[in-house]
Amino acid sequence: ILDSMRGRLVAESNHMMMSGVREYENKFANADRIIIVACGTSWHAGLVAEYLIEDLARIPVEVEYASEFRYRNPIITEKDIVVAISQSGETADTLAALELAKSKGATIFGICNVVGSSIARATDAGAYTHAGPEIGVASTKAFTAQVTVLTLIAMILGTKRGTLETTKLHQLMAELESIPAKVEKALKLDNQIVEISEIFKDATNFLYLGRGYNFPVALEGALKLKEISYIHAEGYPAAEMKHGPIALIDEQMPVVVIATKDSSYDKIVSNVQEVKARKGKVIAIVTEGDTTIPSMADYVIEIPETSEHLMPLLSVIPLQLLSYHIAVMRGCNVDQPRNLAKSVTV
Ligand code: F1P
Repeated sequence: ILDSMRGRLVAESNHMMMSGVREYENKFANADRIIIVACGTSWHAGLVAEYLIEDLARIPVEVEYASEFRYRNPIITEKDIVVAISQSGETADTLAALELAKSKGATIFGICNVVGSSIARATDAGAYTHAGPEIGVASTKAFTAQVTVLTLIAMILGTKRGTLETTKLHQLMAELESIPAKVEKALKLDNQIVEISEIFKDATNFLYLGRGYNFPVALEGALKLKEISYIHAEGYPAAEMKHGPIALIDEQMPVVVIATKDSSYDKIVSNVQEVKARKGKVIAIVTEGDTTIPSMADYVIEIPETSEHLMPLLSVIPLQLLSYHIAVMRGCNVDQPRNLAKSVTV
């Protein structure tokens, strides 16, 4: 994670992307819509991009599971840009989805980690994340790197389309530069997360809730726990809780709520109250200095403040650490989880 967030990566991805996006920026900026295809963690990075691009550049975005999209008969035109995201660059579903879109005339942009991979070669243009090899099967730093590149793309598109004011652009750029130091700070939460992991290592279910930019992070937190510790976990948009998952909440249910200070903060306060009213155990990820959520939650993890646009880069870290420590405590092999392959090529 650190590698992927240090200046080296931001500089490199910035440089790589400039060549890829700059060449295609008019096409990108005039696209009727952007369709993102990916699987697993990369799909979650795509969901963050949906919020970013719609918010900063006002281009409609659809985020599709490549594994389903490839078997549909989707409506794609030559004015569509399809962005394929893949750490390995070898995921067969993502490759098939982009080939389908290509056959219908769309422009294909790739975001891959592995240079010269099959997906990278099948695209018209792209950006390498250069996050270094993922040692384990489950993606972690690839997510951080993908979201960083997608943030830069959203900023370029917003500038090009005139939807992102210069002042806001400069604020975001300054904030992005402060992210590596904030990531280092978030990683220092390790000891505290070990203690929380000890308490919940034998849980059989977990619920993860988030709103806005933290909704994809809730999905990613749940996926990491499933992948490496084999605990059943569900991620939901917090507002969706009342449409079903609320029935699951009792004193046995750990609920991880990503409740950082952003535009939906008041709503997430209500969601925490709803969980506590049903005696769920709340593990809250909050912004440093917050007092409201900590007064209600059972366990509190404080992360540094940042713009809500960049929050996934920080809020995912305690969730990755939580999954890691729980998996180790349960005796699971975190690098080589059962049934998972690094590149899903079938
Ligand atoms: C997609 C993915 C990973 C997941 C696991 C299986 O891979 O679903 O997100 O952690 O490794 O594959 P990729 O297309 O990003 O390489």
